[in-house]
Amino acid sequence: MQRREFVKSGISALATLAVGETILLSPQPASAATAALEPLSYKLNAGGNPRKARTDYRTAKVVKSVCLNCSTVCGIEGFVVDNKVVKIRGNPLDPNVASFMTCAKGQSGPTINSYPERLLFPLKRVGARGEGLWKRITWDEAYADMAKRIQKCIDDGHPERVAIHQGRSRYEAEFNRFLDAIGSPVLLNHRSICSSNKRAANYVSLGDTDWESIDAERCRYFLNFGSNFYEAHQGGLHFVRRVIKARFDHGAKLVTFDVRMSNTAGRSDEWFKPFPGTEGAIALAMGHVIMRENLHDRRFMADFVQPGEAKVREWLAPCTPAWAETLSGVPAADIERLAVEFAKAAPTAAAFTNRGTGAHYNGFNAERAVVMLNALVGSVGRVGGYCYGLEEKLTQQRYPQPLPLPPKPKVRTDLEDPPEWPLANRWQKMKVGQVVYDFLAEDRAKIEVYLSYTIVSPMTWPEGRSKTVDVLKSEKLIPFHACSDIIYSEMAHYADLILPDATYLERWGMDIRNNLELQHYVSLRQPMVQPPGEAVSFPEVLINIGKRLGPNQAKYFAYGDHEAFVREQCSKVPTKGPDGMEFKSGFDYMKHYGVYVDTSKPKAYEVYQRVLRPDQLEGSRVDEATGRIIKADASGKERSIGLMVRGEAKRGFATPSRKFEIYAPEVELIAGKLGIKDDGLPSFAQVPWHVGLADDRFILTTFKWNVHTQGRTASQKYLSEIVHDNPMWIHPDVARRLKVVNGDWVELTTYRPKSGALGDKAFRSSEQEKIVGSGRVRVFVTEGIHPRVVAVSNSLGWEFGGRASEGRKGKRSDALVASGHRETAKGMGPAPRFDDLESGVWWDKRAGGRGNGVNINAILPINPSPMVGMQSWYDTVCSIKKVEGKA
Ligand SMILES: Nc1nc2c(c(=O)[nH]1)N[C@H]1C(S)=C(S)[C@@H](COP(=O)(O)OP(=O)(O)OC[C@H]3O[C@@H](n4cnc5c(=O)[nH]c(N)nc54)[C@H](O)[C@@H]3O)O[C@H]1N2
Ligand SMILES: Nc1nc2c(c(=O)[nH]1)N[C@H]1C(S)=C(S)[C@@H](COP(=O)(O)OP(=O)(O)OC[C@H]3O[C@@H](n4cnc5c(=O)[nH]c(N)nc54)[C@H](O)[C@@H]3O)O[C@H]1N2
Ligand code: SF4
Ligand SMILES: [Mo]
Repeated sequence: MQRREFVKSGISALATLAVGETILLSPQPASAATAALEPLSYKLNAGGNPRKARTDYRTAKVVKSVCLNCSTVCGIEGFVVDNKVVKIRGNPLDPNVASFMTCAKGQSGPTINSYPERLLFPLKRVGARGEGLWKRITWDEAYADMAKRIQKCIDDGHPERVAIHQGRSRYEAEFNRFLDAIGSPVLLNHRSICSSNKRAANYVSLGDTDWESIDAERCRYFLNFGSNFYEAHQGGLHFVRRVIKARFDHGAKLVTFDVRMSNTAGRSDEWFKPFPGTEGAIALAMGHVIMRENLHDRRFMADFVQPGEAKVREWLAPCTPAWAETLSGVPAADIERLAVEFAKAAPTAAAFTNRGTGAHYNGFNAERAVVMLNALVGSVGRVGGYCYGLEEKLTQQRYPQPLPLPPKPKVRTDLEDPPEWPLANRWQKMKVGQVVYDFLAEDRAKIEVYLSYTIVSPMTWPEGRSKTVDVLKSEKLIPFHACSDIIYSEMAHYADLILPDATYLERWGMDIRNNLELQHYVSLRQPMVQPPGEAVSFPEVLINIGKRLGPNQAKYFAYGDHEAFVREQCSKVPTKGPDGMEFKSGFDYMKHYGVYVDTSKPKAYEVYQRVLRPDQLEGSRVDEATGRIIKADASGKERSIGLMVRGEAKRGFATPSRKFEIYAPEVELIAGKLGIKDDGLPSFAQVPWHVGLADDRFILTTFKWNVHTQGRTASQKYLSEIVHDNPMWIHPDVARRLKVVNGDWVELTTYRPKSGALGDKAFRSSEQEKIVGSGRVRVFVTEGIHPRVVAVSNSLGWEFGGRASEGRKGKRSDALVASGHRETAKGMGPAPRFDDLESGVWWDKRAGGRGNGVNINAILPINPSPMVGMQSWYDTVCSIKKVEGKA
């Protein structure tokens, strides 16, 4: 007899699973599903039909918190009725939000709380890894198992074999503390598949790695290189509101470079579609025009820019608009004109980027070239100009963690600090996440305990369904994997232990983001409602594991629970509110307002001009040749702390020269050590394998939707209802050549980077063209794309995650309905009779719908950029063939 006959089947049965019972969870058998939780605000009317229940918002409890449906982390207010979040709106006290506004994703957040397919209990794998067979266990068993394995690594002298791999976590403080306590430095993240070229470029140029905080409301000219901030971008929602205001109030101009007509491109005054990865050349050519026309800011350059004006002029001389036109296809006359307009609008002008420019093999230098434009025209840090971050993070001085603090680990590993990409970890841990699975496969590092959190690498990583899944499946390479998730994701499927998490509306945390009002602020994430079933917030899980470790580790977790941790972090927040209200503690203040804004200091304009105080200067000396002010730090190491400018001791930039470094000696040095030719300037080289691209080859790019966030929103029904399909954008010329029309199917094949005459060293490049993979996609024919580019969005094509993300409608478990079973897991209330997913997933293929799209990451190659290691997402060469007949 098959053992499967003994097990429950399908995520639908999860809610009624008893401790010790077994369940099979994999996408195919889980055909029918049950609603374990009551969908938001639905009641049945007399006729048995669902209708919206009337909610009296005046009587709702209002809880201030922070959204995390994307990385913008907007301050929000949740309206809570009967332990349900019935409405989200913006928290006007949050200086970035400053209104009741949220985006559609923010509105949809509460649906995930009551998603019928939420994970509710700890589950332990009982079949082969990836088979989908699980047994419900207790938290005690789960904690004991994890603590035992981690303790063994510590006792064996290999604490670094414990790794946390996080996606969008916002829990660096908690996770670092946990790993410090056990002695492991291996906190892996997704920064290299996100934005590390930008951070590295800002670090090298300005000494700051955060996103720019453009003074948008006062800005008159926005020169946008590849950001889709009307839909995405870090803090896009805050930014777009201010850009719109600037456009309405004083006619600010918006120019966008994007290979695709994004919503931002479509709403710009001018849109240009360059050949992919040539933004650096365009920016350099604009620099050339600015210098040639003497439109640069002489004084700023003389005081604060390295190298000086003469060198920059000489270096930019060959970068003519005509040169940039041959590379990018953007007319020289336009480059010329835009450069002049931009410079004339300065200092109320800002040139900025996002992943359209950064996610390339040459993205690091392209990012630098764009940021440089602000330095040439002197708009850096100026009112209405290109302003940038405040260094203050969740520091111990300001947001103290409970004492004692564990010491920093002394070991390093190739996993968290790969020597091939030295700029990856220069200032902040950026890591090179997409090579982690490769390194494990190549035995470059060992892991015993892999804890994953808010990351779904089979969906969001390059080679997600090949290399990533191969390694995740291998018990030799990853002997133990515990995954914290809220749904049965593709990541959870390959774990040994599933830890049901509380959603961002059900847990604690502190958050800081760059503030477009240029003042320091911090916000509090607090539970609006209790998590369902036995879901536990992951930071809480780590504390509970920590308490079970030996005394040398457990002492760092003796302070209590995660709430106690956060309370301590708030202990230095003032107790008097902006409206005069008095609170017993900083924690109470934060719970009330949700946010604290430090208005005691002036807005952070021109921070580099700040004059150093006598106490800062004490014990310093000036290097006569460079004007740098040098002082020994606590450890005795000499550092530049400022710059002599026109006889005054100024703060300058946080770079080694204390100037804005167009020329960065550090880059030259690092490149030299790696055998890469680099003069330390943001010079342009085309993506090597794009040079002389054959006629039948295209560049495959990807993009984000306004209503989806990577791998975290497909399970939110109302968002997937809006966007659930992702046909491939192709230009009409291409459609004509391939003889396809809108909606036809094509076969798409991708290739690894080819090593060209330039002697490039791209990851796994080879002389022969090697296929990464191929798949069938539908085409969307549109003028809104560069003729040599095809584009498929990410976020879709889930095989897991429940009915909404899988695009599968279906009834609740028949057994449950038939037996009139009304009881579900503790704290979840009765099972509702109406289930929104039953018929609501109208895009189900089986019902004639379009289905849930494709996961393009399956055929995108792992491809880290030189020095920084950022994934070159938007450089993939592909070919397309028409599929004859019915696909
Ligand atoms: N709605 C929504 N908001 C989000 C997110 C989300 O998933 N959804 N994610 C958040 C995160 S983590 C991030 S990192 C940010 C990312 O925010 P963005 O960088 O603004 O968004 P992306 O879609 O990654 O890329 C931006 C644009 O690059 C274009 N592009 C592709 N190739 C090229 C090229 O070669 N040249 C040029 N010039 N453009 C090109 C794409 O068409 C796309 O419109 O958004 C954050 N906010
Ligand atoms: N092709 C392509 N791929 C991309 C991109 C692209 O532009 N194109 N963008 C890249 C970018 S910018 C980024 S930042 C990465 C992000 O990729 P990831 O680091 O993987 O991050 P997310 O997609 O946010 O993580 C989603 C996972 O977190 C789970 N999750 C959601 N909420 C919670 C929660 O409250 N608790 C827990 N424990 N889990 C939760 C979801 O169920 C899902 O399993 O994707 C990258 N992937
Ligand atoms: S922009 Fe992001 S953080 Fe802000 S409301 Fe929308 S989903 Fe939430
Ligand atoms: Mo990202």
